[in-house]
Amino acid sequence: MTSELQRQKYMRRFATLDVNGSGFLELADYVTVAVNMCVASGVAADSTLGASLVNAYRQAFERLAGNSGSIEDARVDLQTFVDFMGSALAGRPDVFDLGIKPIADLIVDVCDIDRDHHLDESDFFRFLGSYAVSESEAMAAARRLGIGPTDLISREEFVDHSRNFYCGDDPSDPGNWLFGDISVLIEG
Ligand SMILES: [Ca+2]
Repeated sequence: MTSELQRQKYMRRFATLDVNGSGFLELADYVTVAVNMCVASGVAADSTLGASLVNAYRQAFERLAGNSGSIEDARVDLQTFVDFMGSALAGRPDVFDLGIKPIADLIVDVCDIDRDHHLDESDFFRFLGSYAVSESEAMAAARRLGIGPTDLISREEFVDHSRNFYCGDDPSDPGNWLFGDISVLIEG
């Protein structure tokens, strides 16, 4: 059962992933996000780490799009995405740990430029800046997650926030804010 909060979060997630603004999710959106993250962090997209991230995003889209025809031509609309995420991930941290945690770990590997196993503010802004997220929304997210000029989050904290974003149903959980300002969705 998908709650209204979870549905709102998946709608928000759809908007952040549609980086080409087509109104659909396509393979190009997922690959663009991964390449953006690599380029912004100084990681070559064809390096071992960069290719791992791009491949992980590609596989995430392949899971979403299913087996219907060519993956290059596949388009996923908002309702399909929300239904897919709800049935796969709402209340299912075990599914997150199998399917999405590896991507979250790769994101930290790419964005954690100084290799201290923490994300600082600039690391986090590079992460969110790879998606269709405005700077003001990224700032709001950082503050809610406790990330500031001198406040870092650990790899484990980042993964926990990700898990709570995708699976959780607690309106007060800061993980709800991982992909930007969600106050209107929660409180409006
Ligand atoms: Ca798109």
